[in-house]
Amino acid sequence: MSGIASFFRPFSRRSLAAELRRVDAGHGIGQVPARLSPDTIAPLVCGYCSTGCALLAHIRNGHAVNLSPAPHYPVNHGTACPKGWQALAVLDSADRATVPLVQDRRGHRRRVSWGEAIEIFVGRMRRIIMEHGPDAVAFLGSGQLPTEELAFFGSLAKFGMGLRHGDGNTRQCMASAVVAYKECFGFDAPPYTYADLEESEVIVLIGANLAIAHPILWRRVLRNQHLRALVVIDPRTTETALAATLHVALRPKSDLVLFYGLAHLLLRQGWYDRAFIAAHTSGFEAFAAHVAEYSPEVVTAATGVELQTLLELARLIGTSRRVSFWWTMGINQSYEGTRAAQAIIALALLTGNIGRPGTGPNSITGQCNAMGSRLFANTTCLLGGRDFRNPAHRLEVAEILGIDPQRIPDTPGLSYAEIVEAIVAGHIRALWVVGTNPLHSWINRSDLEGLFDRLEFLVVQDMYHSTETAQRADLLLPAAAWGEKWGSFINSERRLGVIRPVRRPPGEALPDFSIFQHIAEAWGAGPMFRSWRNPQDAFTRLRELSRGQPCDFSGVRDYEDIERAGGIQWPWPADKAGSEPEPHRRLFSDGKFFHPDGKARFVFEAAREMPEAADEAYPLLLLTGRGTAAQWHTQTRTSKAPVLRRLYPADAYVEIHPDDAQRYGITSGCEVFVESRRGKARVRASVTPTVRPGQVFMPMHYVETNRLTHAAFDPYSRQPSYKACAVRVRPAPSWEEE
Ligand SMILES: Nc1nc2c(c(=O)[nH]1)N[C@H]1C(S)=C(S)[C@@H](COP(=O)(O)OP(=O)(O)OC[C@H]3O[C@@H](n4cnc5c(=O)[nH]c(N)nc54)[C@H](O)[C@@H]3O)O[C@H]1N2
Ligand SMILES: Nc1nc2c(c(=O)[nH]1)N[C@H]1C(S)=C(S)[C@@H](COP(=O)(O)OP(=O)(O)OC[C@H]3O[C@@H](n4cnc5c(=O)[nH]c(N)nc54)[C@H](O)[C@@H]3O)O[C@H]1N2
Ligand code: SF4
Ligand SMILES: [Mo]
Repeated sequence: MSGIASFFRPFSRRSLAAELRRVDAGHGIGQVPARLSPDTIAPLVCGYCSTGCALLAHIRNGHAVNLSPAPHYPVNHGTACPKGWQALAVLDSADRATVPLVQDRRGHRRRVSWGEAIEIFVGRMRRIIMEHGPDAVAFLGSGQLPTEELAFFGSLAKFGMGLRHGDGNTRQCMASAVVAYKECFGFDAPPYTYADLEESEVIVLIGANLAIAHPILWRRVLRNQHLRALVVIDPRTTETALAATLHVALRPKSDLVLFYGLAHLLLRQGWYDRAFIAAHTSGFEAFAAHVAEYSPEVVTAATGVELQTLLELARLIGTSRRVSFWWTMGINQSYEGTRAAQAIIALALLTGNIGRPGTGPNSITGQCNAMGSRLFANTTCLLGGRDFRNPAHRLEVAEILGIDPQRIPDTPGLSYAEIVEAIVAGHIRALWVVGTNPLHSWINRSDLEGLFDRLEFLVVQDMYHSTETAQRADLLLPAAAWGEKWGSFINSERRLGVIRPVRRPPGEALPDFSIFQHIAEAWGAGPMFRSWRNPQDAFTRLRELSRGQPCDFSGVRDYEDIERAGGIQWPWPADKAGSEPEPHRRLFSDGKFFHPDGKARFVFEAAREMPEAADEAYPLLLLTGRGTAAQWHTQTRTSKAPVLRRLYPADAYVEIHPDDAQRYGITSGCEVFVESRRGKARVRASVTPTVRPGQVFMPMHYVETNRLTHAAFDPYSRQPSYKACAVRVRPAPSWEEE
């Protein structure tokens, strides 16, 4: 047993079970949440990004007073970024939702009891369903809730309440990677382990700004002692690109052409792994014929990448033994994100860079539990990574949960964008939003504002009453946050980790899990969830649901197993129960994939035009993304921590190249209007050569950004194409309104 055990020791199996009971006892309506053991150190994984660092909460008198990074955890090795370290500060904020609130048509908010709140929820939802059918109600969830809560939410909504349409913010984030993996591997299975970052000879980061978005993974890159080349493919000279040995500043959204061009060169030079391709893949001949058209001339013209750079990149990939490809939102958030991700997978298959240390086509996830959401939210896939359309899968789930198979819908239902369209069309009249803030984060969100007002019933379940979306809610349900409840997350490398209550939820706020329990009871679906008494019980259901699936973790007996091992990566089937997992495990070392023929597939398609290119009227391309390591998404949390607020600019800003700034009469710090065909935003200019001429960049953390974005989607994943649309920029006169 490694040193990890030392910080888990305070919780023996008995004390953990006792504590579970105590805290659960406190999760009933009207009951005071129980206190933690008086003075101790309690481990829990971080509730922000998908890296999944372990933190230690320092408890005084049953109340966490500080956090420090866990010293021996195999993910973060004693380090943490500012968000994680400051995660307690955001729990104390004055705008925490502490009581259920009802809002009338004139915008007056009134406090109600939990009993009334649940009655209103059930009464109004039922009335809408009776008048318009169950398809008139939809739900939206989040990759920031623990898997137990997500599975409960999705099961209650679909099996208990009979809804069909529900999605999550993971659609904004991971959908393209999910579809790419499913089609290529037969399952949504990111194959890597973080140690691969340390074992690669060549690392290729694609549309991924690790230094900002995954700072602790970035540290893992810096620990690599074998690295010959660090390639960053990003139109901007990001913090990450500055450290690259080769920065490929391609034209936005020309990735697909670049990858096909690389495949073309690899084939032409003979730099590919014939034996691996023959034994473990299908579709190679057709792929080779497809990329024949992507000659270096075609590729350099389309991508703006110089011939020398293209040849150098092909040589690095083709002649190195351990090449790993890592991608994030620069790829997924695109109108052709699925195919671009599959082109990355194709490069790895072509060169046999998979299943060995330091290799892999590796999608890095975003939120702390995006991976749990992908498998268990019961939205795009049926619980446990199954398919709603498959009758055998429906039977399996019905049997495990002890429910009537007829209650399981036979389609996944509408995606996020289609839910929005159905609200426009008046088909969806009620929406239940849990742990996401669409009125800030949805693409071209200004469209949503009027729409949400037209909903007959908007329920928002959030830890704050002040979010853009919560402010519109007819019914606001106050939720306990990370640090105030139990559950488990799955990080980017498939590692299960545990969160635990180290603080009391404020006022009458309840864990989402308890809110779902109360709704289930009041709805009359209580018996269906009797065995989901608390998150640990729900975890037992999840284990069963995972059994026999590629994501099998039926060998994980309980939370304590996870904590003792320093997190457990799936798969961890039942025959492993009780044994100690290696700290790092990757998939496909046996060359067997999850398709019935055991082979991985080449999937490809011709590259397409950008939906809204720059033109005369709107001559600049707007890129969006993460701004600093201290900011999280729509800032509902990170703006509440005084330390974090000092680490990022308070006002919204746009980064613009010095040549463009000069052309438009703009100086650094001056106020400008950024305008698109959808809207206009007054922000500060930041003049910097990190963006190319003809491109500008705005962080997503400010509400202004998604007033401008263009609602285009990948046709396969339905993921929004957040990262490129046409805008213009001009100085903002003080008298002109926004
Ligand atoms: N500090 C912080 N960390 C976070 C988050 C946060 O809000 N704040 N959010 C988390 C979440 S949910 C996610 S999904 C991840 C996102 O993590 P990342 O994807 O790394 O972050 P982004 O800044 O959205 O996008 C990455 C890069 O894509 C580039 N890009 C834009 N267009 C293109 C293109 O066409 N091609 C290529 N190759 N690159 C392009 C952008 O210039 C940007 O630098 O971060 C997670 N970590
Ligand atoms: N232009 C542009 N837009 C983007 C992106 C981009 O790159 N560019 N990135 C997209 C991506 S990748 C993502 S993931 C989305 C994120 O978009 P959102 O999901 O809208 O962003 P968050 O601010 O994380 O919202 C989470 C909400 O949940 C609440 N919350 C936190 N913890 C809990 C909890 O335990 N229970 C409950 N009930 N509520 C809780 C928070 O207060 C907050 O209101 O944004 C997308 N939008
Ligand atoms: S890198 Fe991610 S998981 Fe680690 S402390 Fe920061 S936000 Fe939390
Ligand atoms: Mo994300």
